[in-house]
Amino acid sequence: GAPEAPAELGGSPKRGRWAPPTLPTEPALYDGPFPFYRRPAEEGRFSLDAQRCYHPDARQLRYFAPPRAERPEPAFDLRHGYRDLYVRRDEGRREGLEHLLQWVAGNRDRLRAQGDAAGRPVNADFVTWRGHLTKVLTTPYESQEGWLLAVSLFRGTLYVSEVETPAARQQREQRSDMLQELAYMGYKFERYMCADTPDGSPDPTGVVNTNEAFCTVVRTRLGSHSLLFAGEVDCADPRGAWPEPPACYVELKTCKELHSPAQRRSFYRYKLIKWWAQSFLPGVSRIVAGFRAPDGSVATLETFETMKIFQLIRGDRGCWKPAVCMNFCEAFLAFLKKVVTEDDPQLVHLFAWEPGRPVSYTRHQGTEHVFLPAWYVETMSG
Ligand code: 0WD
Ligand code: CA
Repeated sequence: GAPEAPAELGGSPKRGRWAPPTLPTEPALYDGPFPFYRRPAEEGRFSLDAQRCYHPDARQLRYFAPPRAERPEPAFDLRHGYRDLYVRRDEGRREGLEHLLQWVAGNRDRLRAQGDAAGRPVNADFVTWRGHLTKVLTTPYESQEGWLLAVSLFRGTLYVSEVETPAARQQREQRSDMLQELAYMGYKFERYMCADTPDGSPDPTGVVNTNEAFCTVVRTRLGSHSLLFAGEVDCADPRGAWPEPPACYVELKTCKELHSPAQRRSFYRYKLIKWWAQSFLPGVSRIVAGFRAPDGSVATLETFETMKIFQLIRGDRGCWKPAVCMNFCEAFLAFLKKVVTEDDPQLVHLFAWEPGRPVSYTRHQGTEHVFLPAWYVETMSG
């Protein structure tokens, strides 16, 4: 069992003036046994094509096709094509939960609680993107970037959708050419490592189009909270040790080459926590990293088994702990259930967090923060 959410939620009532409760984020408060986390089960899949159009199938799924040796020969050139073979998704278009809700609406007959026609239309406590949960998991250890999460309760299910912070927006709009090329290199790495068919070989000469995505929808449980979330995955390895989804999926990452034990330790502390949280949540079993040289070439690959990452950090005192991440997430979800109790898709509670502070929230009725689309509310009310 997990430790109780701290009984002393901050913001206690003072002299009759009620202050909304807050949730503390210090790691020490969540240091306890690992909570119950059910093995994630794949509930469905969907794809977004080169035009960012939704399809309820796996047409964009690609297949893991690594080079035979740990050192690709010749080295991958991740810069190739940045100027002329790059079609970028319009990141100014905020999509919110749109594609995930399309999948939910398309599968509503299956998602209703079994034998419960009068019950909630989606048999889950929470519906969200995996990426939002990753941010929650890493919160106790994050010191750079805050977040904003909008939450609505609709027919018994809490929907969680990220709102871009002003700082994140500014960063996105002023991203240097160097950072944009770095982002491209991450996608280019996928082209060198994946094939379009299970027995094919990679063709890294083509266009990189970041509209394309393959997403898995998984169901799981954290403590007393049932979760349904979708995450974008890079490829599947049907020949690996775990051939069934979601364990067959492989997450691909790039990272600056590590030259010293100190650099490796810092990579474990600050980067591996994000990689672990992202892949652990949906049950992705492997992360394959390509280490970049200064000239943008990748000559070294390294595989991290998601379930073994905790062994790499265990010996480092003061490093992050998986149990703290999961216990904090459990407490955060309990906090959402406690605060958001009015079932109304037009009512939005905005949960805000900045490093060094507790999680707080504000309440918004029928304002610009409403994120459940009218078509979805109508479809799921019928
Ligand atoms: O509009 C938005 N603000 C967001 C859109 C925020 C977060 C996600 N998304 C979209 C993504 O485009 C994608 O369709 O949701 C889907 C992915 O959701 P997720 O799996 O929950 O997100 P996350 O775990 O943060 O990212 C998984 C991958 C990334 O891989 P890396 O290796 O970089 O972690 O999804 C891609 C990216 O390849 N991705 C994005 N691609 C373009 N624009 C974005 C984005 N904003 N976020 C993630
Ligand atoms: Ca990736």
